[in-house]
Amino acid sequence: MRAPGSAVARAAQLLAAAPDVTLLAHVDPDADSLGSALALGIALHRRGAAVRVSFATPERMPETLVPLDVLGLVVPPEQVPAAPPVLVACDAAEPARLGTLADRLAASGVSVMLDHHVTNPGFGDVQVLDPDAEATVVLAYDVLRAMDAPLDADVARCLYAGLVTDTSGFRRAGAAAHHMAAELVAAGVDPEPLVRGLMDTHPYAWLAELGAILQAAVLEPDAAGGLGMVRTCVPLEVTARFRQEEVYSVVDLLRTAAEAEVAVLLRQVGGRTWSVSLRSTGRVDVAAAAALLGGGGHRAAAGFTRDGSAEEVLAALRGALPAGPPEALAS
Ligand SMILES: [Mn+2]
Repeated sequence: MRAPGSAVARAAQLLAAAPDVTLLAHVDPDADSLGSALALGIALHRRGAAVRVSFATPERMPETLVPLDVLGLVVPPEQVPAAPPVLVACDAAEPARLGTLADRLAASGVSVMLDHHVTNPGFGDVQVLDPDAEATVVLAYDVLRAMDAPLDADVARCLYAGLVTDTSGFRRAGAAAHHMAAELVAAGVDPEPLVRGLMDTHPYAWLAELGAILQAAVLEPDAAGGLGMVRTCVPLEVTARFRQEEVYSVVDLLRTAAEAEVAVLLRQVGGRTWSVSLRSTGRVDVAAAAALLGGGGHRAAAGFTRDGSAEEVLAALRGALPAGPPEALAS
């Protein structure tokens, strides 16, 4: 089911009339989150609104996403007003995903939430929430169309960036999302250089490090109810040396292991803190496992953060994954 048209219409009406709009991406922003915020931000700025886009952490914008911010709308969190008149949260599955900027939700005059995470409990004054949307940019696109905002190449690139990354290169995109992509290309997106920069470009030094990380991968055939799990760790010194674009890409290689339904990447983000990315082919609901461990996400892609040794975190994860074969899970 698509987000109720009334929510899209209310969001469009509110944003079209707003003289000052603050748009927030989630912490560790990805192309869907920042792409949604920037697409709306660019369109609103061109209509004459005062616009800023921000996220709580990290300090700098992911390098691959910098080219999307053609108007320089991204500001550090300190420059986000304490009580923004209109606040838009993009792709945040819960208020906590806004990090230290989550307090702006309650302080804002009115808040709009755009999201597609199935674990989203619903928050904000206007809730454009649709778990069936392939990406939050699909919802941003709906809002822009409801506003009658012109789809220029800059806006289209932001939307395309979120769509191509959240659907793993359109593999999980339905007919409507493919039609949307066609409109974005017609509006001026050149997919090859955009996607190469977003998904396929790493520093040379990464190749050797990646080799070592993959060599350390372990297959656990009995895990996930016998469907198998493959996992590896990225230690803190590697997380610190490379961009998140490199580190996050590891899980997409892990999940190519045919013998494993579930792929697990443990990124060490502090002495005893691990940020864990989970992927499945869809037979195992990794969002359910992540939710048991304080995280969330989608059926086939989810994550959580947990303290402990890598072995302790893995033990907790094994316990959260289904113990039986998928037939038994249906009940
Ligand atoms: Mn998303």
